[in-house]
Amino acid sequence: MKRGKNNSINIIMEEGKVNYNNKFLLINQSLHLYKEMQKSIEWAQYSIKMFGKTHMQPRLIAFQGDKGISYKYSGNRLEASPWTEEVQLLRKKLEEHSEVRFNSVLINYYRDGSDSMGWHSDDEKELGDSPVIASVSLGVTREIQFRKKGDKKEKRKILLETGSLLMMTGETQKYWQHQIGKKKGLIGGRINLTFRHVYRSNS
Ligand SMILES: O=C(O)CCC(=O)C(=O)O
Repeated sequence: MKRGKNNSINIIMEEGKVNYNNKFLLINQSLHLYKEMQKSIEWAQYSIKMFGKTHMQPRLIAFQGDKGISYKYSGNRLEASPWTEEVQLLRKKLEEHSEVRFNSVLINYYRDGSDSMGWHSDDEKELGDSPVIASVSLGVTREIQFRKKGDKKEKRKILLETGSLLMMTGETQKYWQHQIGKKKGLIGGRINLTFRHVYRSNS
């Protein structure tokens, strides 16, 4: 595949727009951020109700953002915690790079290969009609898989390396789902930050 501007590649997908840049951060920057975030972020584990049963979600989560932002996620309403220093710096770099403004970030910490995230789309009403989701990965490489909502045989997969940036734009969330599957035997953690713009109910 041919890499374009900023080492990025466009993933060819009908009715979706996904761009992958494996060199958004330098290796030493991503290592530093991973270590700092592991310590400075207040991680929590939330439950999820599936088929009438309550389970703990297989990963740790944090939600940071501008004052007053909240986000309904997997049945829980998350109130944004204030931006921590490293996350705020990363937001600034991302906004300069993408020329998009983000007012919040969902942060997932996969402690090892048995942590995962199931099939979903980031299509909550409060993200608007065609949300821009900017996903920065730190730590061990994990695979993100995409499948088309109307035709689940239509799939894509991308290895998300440390320091990479995956931009999902256009109608990606409307027509595609994504997941981070479990990876048996994988040791080593990964932190993923998905920056978003959450619309307030009065904006
Ligand atoms: O960990 C990832 O790369 C994906 C995160 C994700 O799907 C989300 O935050 O909605």
